[in-house]
Amino acid sequence: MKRMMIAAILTLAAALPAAAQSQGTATADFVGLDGKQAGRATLTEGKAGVLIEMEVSGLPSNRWVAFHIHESSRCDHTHGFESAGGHFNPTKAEHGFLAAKGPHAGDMPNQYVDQDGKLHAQVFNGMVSLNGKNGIRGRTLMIHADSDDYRSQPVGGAGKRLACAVIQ
Ligand SMILES: [Cu+2]
Repeated sequence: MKRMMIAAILTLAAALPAAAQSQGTATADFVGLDGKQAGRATLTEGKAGVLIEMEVSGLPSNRWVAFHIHESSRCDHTHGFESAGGHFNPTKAEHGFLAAKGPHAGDMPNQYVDQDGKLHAQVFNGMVSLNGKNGIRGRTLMIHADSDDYRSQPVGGAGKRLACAVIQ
């Protein structure tokens, strides 16, 4: 009996490295301006970047909206998510895929919201990781009211912040 228990403990210990591998994934729950949950993203780290898969609802229908990683770790809806800070920009680049000295690591393509106000997206960001130097764990995903023009400074004319999610 004692031997079986030791075997069980050894099996648990062997499972620990697999748990460490789950550091390669993260989740982020979106909050809307009303403070209620608006959706969720799952993030998976690959060799060359991070895949973000998400579903968010309650957005303005039939339009393109900006989608970024912001640098700070708080989504305070009572102050329009200003608490999330500016774009994640570890290389001190300019904002925008089409800017001469861009982009920010946190820049990502605009996303389309369907007629029900829902956004379904899968986005790969090759400029970030989950942990380490360009790590985005503890930072925020942000969806804006307007589309990003990919050029103008510092935020591409993205407008109001509508939904925010802390990556954890
Ligand atoms: Cu933004």
